[in-house]
Amino acid sequence: MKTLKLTIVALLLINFSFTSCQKESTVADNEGAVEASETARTVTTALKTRATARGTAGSSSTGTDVDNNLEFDFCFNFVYPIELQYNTGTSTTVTSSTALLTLVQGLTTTQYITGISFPFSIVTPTGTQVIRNETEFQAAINSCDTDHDGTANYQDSDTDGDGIADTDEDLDGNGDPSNDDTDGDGLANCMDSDDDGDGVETQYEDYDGNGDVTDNDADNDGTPDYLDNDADNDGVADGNDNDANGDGQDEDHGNSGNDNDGGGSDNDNDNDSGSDSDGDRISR
Ligand SMILES: [Ca+2]
Ligand SMILES: [Ca+2]
Ligand SMILES: [Ca+2]
Ligand SMILES: [Ca+2]
Repeated sequence: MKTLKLTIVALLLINFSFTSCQKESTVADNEGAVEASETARTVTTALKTRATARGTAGSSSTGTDVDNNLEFDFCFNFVYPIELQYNTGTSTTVTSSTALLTLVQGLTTTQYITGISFPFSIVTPTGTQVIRNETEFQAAINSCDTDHDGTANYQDSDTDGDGIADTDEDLDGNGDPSNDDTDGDGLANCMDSDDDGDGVETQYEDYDGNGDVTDNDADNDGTPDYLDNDADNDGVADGNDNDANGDGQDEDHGNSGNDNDGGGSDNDNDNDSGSDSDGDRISR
């Protein structure tokens, strides 16, 4: 009887310790151990570069806007908290974009991020996505390719593929091209295929055809045509100017007589939709 009791106690103990072990390992799995992640390093390094660029340019900007910069380079925002790990082995929990900014500003060549805890979630333009491993994380940043040229945004010097380098789309020169938005449509020029919102894509505003969009300024007002939504200064936004006289010449740029009244649009100051009914070569 005593032996039986002892056996039961022993069995209970074994069972208890087994259950206990199992529990611990389950908890560890759920916590998501930090795993090595080259992508985490890429993302934090890019953020650091943007934050630093702002600092050296010395002006207030959205270089400090982590969300904006993440969207620009990687097309997503993190859902916080996330857990990151330094190359030194130290882990840290990041609870907000502000905290992430502080973290990346403290990165150095000897202290950098080499790991992240999976899974975590990101918010993309199409919704929230769970990232379960390094492969998915890498796929997420590589699929962010605004101009679909096969080069992901974070590696693309001309993100929107309009022929103007990102650095040249940084109009306020603060080191951060993601906060310059000429037409105010919420899409920074470096991401906007039509920077001035006149309905004519930037790449097609190279009116002299020399391959350089930035040196065209039809009305000589100092604002290049691709940033000037009324490039000929006739009071009609270029988007409404398109082929106003039905002559088949798109954009009245360089088309001196848009309404076929014989007077160039810049000369007779007409509204491009008038006609020259009296034949005086001026429409009104
Ligand atoms: Ca690209
Ligand atoms: Ca561009
Ligand atoms: Ca824009
Ligand atoms: Ca345009």
